[in-house]
Amino acid sequence: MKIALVTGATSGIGRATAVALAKQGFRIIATGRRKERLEELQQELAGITTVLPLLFDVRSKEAVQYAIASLPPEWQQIDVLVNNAGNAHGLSPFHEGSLEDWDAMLDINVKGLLYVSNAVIPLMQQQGRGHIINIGSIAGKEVYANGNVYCASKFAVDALSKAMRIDLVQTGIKVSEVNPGLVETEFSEVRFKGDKERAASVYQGYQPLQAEDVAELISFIVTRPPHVNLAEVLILPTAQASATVVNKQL
Ligand code: NDP
Ligand code: 8X3
Repeated sequence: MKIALVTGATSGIGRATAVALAKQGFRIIATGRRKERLEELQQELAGITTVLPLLFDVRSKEAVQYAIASLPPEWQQIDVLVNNAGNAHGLSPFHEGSLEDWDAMLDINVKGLLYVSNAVIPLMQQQGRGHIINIGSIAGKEVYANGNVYCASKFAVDALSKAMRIDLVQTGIKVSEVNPGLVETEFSEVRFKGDKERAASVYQGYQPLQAEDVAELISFIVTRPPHVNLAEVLILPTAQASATVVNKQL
């Protein structure tokens, strides 16, 4: 039975991906900071697969290294890594941005992805195969007003995905990048610091993607034959044409 490690499996795209991959027969290492949610997921999937909850903050390289190094031997043969943990923090003009928000986005979205990849790749190398899916964003393809540092963090994910694909090509490890547009998750609640009304308004007047739509794509990508790699996919709601063009009927 193959093993998938999904970061940010407590919510949104990560959680839906853990469920989708469980249905494909994967054992799941589900990571995040909210223990109860990881345990809930473990219970929900109990009839389908085995879930190993692994609690760590991706910002801490020590915590990441310790968590991966402490995997029981039967969980070390990771076939698929989904680097999903991340968020936007704030939506402000550059000159009004908060240093704490900037640190959070760069430390989680960029450095967290680096730390987890650094810890997991050696385990994949031992097997001579593996598949890494980095969750980028349309924000890593187009900069939009007030998106500044979040966009920069996702442009970095785009660059790193390309770089990883080049450097890992000789190892047999595939690297894919999934770039979603607007997906209705807890993303905007985090971006707007718990303002649920403002968060909900992001998804009004059109049908946004659901986390399950992105999870289904990830599930498709990781089940292609060994010689096929879907290197980069942009997935948008039908009502969205670019980072800023959305057909809203309010
Ligand atoms: P959610 O807020 O629903 O989920 C974010 C996940 O990231 C949670 O599971 C959270 O877990 C985890 N996470 C956040 N910070 C940390 C941290 N410091 N350490 C460990 N885990 C962390 O948002 P989404 O599902 O929408 O976001 C998932 C990914 O998709 C992100 O990379 C986001 O940038 C990207 N994305 C989202 C889009 C959208 O419109 N929603 C569009 C394009 C890309 P916990 O809090 O338990 O630690
Ligand atoms: C999340 C999508 O448009 O809010 O990456 O940046 S967007």
